[in-house]
Amino acid sequence: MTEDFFCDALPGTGGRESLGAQAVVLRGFALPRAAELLADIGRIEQISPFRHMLTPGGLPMSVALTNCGLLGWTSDRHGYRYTRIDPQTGQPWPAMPEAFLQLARAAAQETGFDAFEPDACLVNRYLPGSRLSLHQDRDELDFSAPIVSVSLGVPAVFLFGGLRRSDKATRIPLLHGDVVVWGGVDRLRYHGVLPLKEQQHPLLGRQRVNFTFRKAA
Ligand code: MD6
Ligand code: FE
Repeated sequence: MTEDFFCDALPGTGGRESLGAQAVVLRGFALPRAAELLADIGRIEQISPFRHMLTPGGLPMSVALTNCGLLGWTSDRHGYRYTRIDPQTGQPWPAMPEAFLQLARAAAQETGFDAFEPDACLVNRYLPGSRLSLHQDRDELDFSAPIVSVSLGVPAVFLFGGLRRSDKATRIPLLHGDVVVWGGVDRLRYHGVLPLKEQQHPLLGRQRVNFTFRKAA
């Protein structure tokens, strides 16, 4: 079932770029299943719509987000945390689609993280101007599991820094179908996304969608 994810018959797929000892970009890794993933996102947002969560400082995030899986990441005036219930609907987050799980496992395996079992998938939607400031992903209990990040839609510039906020960040363009996996010694590196430019993608229009799989509990 996972063979499709290793398909490198399409132009622009199959490349691998190292961002660190245990951080890598798999170019086009999600392309063979992009249409399926987008259909799944359509179902997810009908259950738990994209929304602009408040930061602990009280400002709405410019990125709209939702989740799927047993646990969902939320932010509000009280801080960041993972919950089983979507605070907006009062219902559990939508289940993680099988195609999501297969992609996450295959990408992790491909980069040396065996037996990755994500229990949370955070889905971010960017429109022109949306950005994500430099941050560390540290709300998960288990830092031994990697994070797998999938980009769809218009390209964005990903900032990848070091273990301190002040460390210089490199800029990596992430295109439709690219997957980033990082873990181990790179798990707590600062990262962010520059403001999205006005562009058009044939499947997603002006949007970029990014989803990140985590082992939160
Ligand atoms: C994004 N990604 O690419 C935001 N975090 O839209 C993240 O914040 C992220 O891509 C951890 C690992 C990979 C990521
Ligand atoms: Fe992050």
